[in-house]
Amino acid sequence: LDLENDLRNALAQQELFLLYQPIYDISGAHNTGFEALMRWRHPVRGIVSPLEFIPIAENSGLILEIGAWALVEACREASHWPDDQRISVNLSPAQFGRQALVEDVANALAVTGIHPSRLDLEITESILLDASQHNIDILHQLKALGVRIVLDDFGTGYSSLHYLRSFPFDRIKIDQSFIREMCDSREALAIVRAVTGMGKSLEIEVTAEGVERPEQMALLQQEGCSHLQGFLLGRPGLATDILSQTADAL
Ligand code: G
Ligand code: G
Ligand code: MN
Ligand code: NA
Repeated sequence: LDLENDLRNALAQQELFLLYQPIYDISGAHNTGFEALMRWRHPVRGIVSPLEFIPIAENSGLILEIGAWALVEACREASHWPDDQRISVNLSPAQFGRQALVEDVANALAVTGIHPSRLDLEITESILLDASQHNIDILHQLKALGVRIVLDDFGTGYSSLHYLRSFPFDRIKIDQSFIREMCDSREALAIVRAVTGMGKSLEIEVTAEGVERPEQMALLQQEGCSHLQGFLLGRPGLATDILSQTADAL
């Protein structure tokens, strides 16, 4: 409960911030965008992980305010990047509770001026549980804004394949657990292969997450994945560092 009270003040105190992890094309040579990853600089505890504070934000309803802030903050940062760089923002299922999500996204695009096609919204299958028609309606409204909808942590749920039929996702991200094991486990490799093959036939881009070793990258290139993300290619970093990197690249 203490942490919840602290979180209530965190936005006003500017204790929340976003790190940005690069996403690369399959060659590993071209940076195509970044995923925004939230952190909390707590005055006493130091840096708190979203694994700890997002659930608190969800249970207290603070996620609506925090989520809206993250959308604007991430799009504002991306407005300083070259036009071909995408920005990916994670959404919590709790943000689908109200209609406000569509307005929050439209507002973030309007106030920052970034083109909608540069924004990826990452959701997990949990928002599609119970075949929630309300959430699917909202996804369609978001897509109508011109943003891309990404299915995150793919493969970890009970019926990932089923969910692919409930909404036309633009991109899927294969969960890190499969990438971690794909060089040693035939089963993990078979799943990565099936997902990339399915991505090709459905024309859905497939991003591999948690790429840490060159052998994994080589195998993903062989399997025909579309994008790579992970510590091998780049760790989550401060916005200021990205700005200097993209400036160097220009
Ligand atoms: O960055 P890290 O690996 O510590 O993130 C841990 C978890 O927190 C991941 O599941 C990630 O999706 C989630 N997460 C990170 N940033 C955000 C955010 O801005 N909003 C939501 N809802 N989840 C986030
Ligand atoms: O659930 P989601 O995919 O949004 O979570 C992303 C999280 O994964 C981030 O917190 C990020 O810090 C973490 N992450 C990104 N790349 C790697 C990696 O190569 N290895 C590990 N262990 N974690 C990673
Ligand atoms: Mn994500
Ligand atoms: Na993920």
